[in-house]
Amino acid sequence: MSESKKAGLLLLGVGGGACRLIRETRKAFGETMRTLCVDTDSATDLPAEEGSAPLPFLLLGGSRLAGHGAGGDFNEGRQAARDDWENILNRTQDTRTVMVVSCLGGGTGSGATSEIVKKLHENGLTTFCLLVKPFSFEGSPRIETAERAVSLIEENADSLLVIDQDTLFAANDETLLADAQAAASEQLVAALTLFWRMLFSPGFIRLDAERLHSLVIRGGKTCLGVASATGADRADAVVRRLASCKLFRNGEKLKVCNAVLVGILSGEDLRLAEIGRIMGALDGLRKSGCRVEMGTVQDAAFDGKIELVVMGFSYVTDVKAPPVFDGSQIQILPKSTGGKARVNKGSGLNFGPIGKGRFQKTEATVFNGCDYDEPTYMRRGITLER
Ligand SMILES: Nc1nc2c(ncn2[C@@H]2O[C@H](COP(=O)(O)OP(=O)(O)OP(=O)(O)O)[C@@H](O)[C@H]2O)c(=O)[nH]1
Ligand SMILES: [Mg+2]
Repeated sequence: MSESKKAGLLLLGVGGGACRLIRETRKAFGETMRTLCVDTDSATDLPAEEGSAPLPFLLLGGSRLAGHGAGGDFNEGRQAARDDWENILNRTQDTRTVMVVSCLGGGTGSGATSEIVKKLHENGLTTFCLLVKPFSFEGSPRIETAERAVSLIEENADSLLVIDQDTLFAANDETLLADAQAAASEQLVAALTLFWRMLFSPGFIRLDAERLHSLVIRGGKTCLGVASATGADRADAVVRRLASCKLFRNGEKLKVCNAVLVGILSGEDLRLAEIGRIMGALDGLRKSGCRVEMGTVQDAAFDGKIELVVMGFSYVTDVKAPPVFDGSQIQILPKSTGGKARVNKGSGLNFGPIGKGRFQKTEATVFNGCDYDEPTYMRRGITLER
C-alpha cells in the first residue's frame, strides 16, 4: 500500500472562508488531494471551473437553514453539524487523519467545527485542526465567538494550529492589499498541503505515513513557519527568513516545541549539501532533544527555489509520575465535562498558555507540581491502543 493511501488523509473545510481556502489549496496541489467542503450556505457550492472536477460539497442543516448560512449564529452552526453528522461520517471512509480547516468568527466555521471535531474524535479519527482567527478590526463579537470555538475545539483536537489573521497579514504599511493577500494565502496553502506533498511527492528523504501519524496524534499546540528563497545562497537565506517569520514570533514559538516537522520543498536542482545546511541551521532554532521529523519534496513547481515549511508541536512526551496524595489536599475541583470518555487515544494537548478548553477561566488543580486537571492516563503516560 502506498504511503499516501496508508495515511488516509482528508482535508475538510468548514464554513464559507475555509471552503474558499480549500478551493485555492486544491488549485495549488491538484485534484488528487481528497477534500470535502461543508457549509450551511448553498452558495458555497460553486460550479466546477472549466477542465476541473467539482469540489466535493455537503450542505449542513439544510432542513433548518434552507441553505442560507448560519448568519453568524454559533448555535445554528453547531446544530446544523449535528443534523448532518451521519452524512459527514459517511464521507470519511478510509480516513485515518482529518485536517480540519476553519475560519472562525462566523456561525458555521465556529459552531459546526467544534461539533464536527468532537464527533470525529469520538469516532476514533485523528484530527489536525487549522483555525484562522478573525482580524481584530472585525470587532469583539466575532473575536469572542472565535475564542469560544477555539476552547471547545482544543478539547478534542489532536493537533491544533491557531493562526491570527492579524499576524498572517502583518506587513509594512506600504504593502498593497493584493500582495498581502497573496502572501497570506501562500502560507496557509503551504500548511494545508504539507502532509500531502511529503507523502505524494517525496524527494531524496521520505517521511512515512506512520511517523507522520504518530506526530499528529500527540501534536498538541502547533506553530507554523514558512519561507522561501532563490539564488546561490538560498539554503542559508531560507532559514534566515524562517527564523524571522512573524507566525513563529521571530523563532520564539519554535524554541519551546518538543517536536518539529521539517519539509524542504524544491525542484530537481536541490543538492545534498543544501539539505545539510538547512538542517544544521535549524538545530540552532529548536530546543535540543526535541523530536525531528523531516522529508524533502521534489516537485517541478519549486524549480529554482527552496520552500521551507516547519511545524512545531508542543508534543507531550515524558509525563511525570504523580506524587502520592490524599484527596483532601486538592482545593479546586473542576466540574465534570459531561462529555463522552476518550477511550481510543490520547490527546496531545498540554493545555498551555492559550487555555484549557472550557476550564480556561478556572485555576489549575495543581499539587506537588502535578496538574490533576489532566486525565490520569495522560499524567501517567499510558498509551491506549487504537
Ligand atoms: N482573509 C479572508 N478571511 C475570510 C474570508 N472569508 C471569511 N474570512 C474570515 O472568516 C471569518 C468567518 O467568516 P465566514 O467563513 O464567511 O463565516 P461562516 O463560517 O461561513 O459562518 P456563517 O456565514 O455565519 O454561517 C471572518 O470573520 C473572516 O475573518 C476571505 O475571503 N479572506
Ligand atoms: Mg457563511
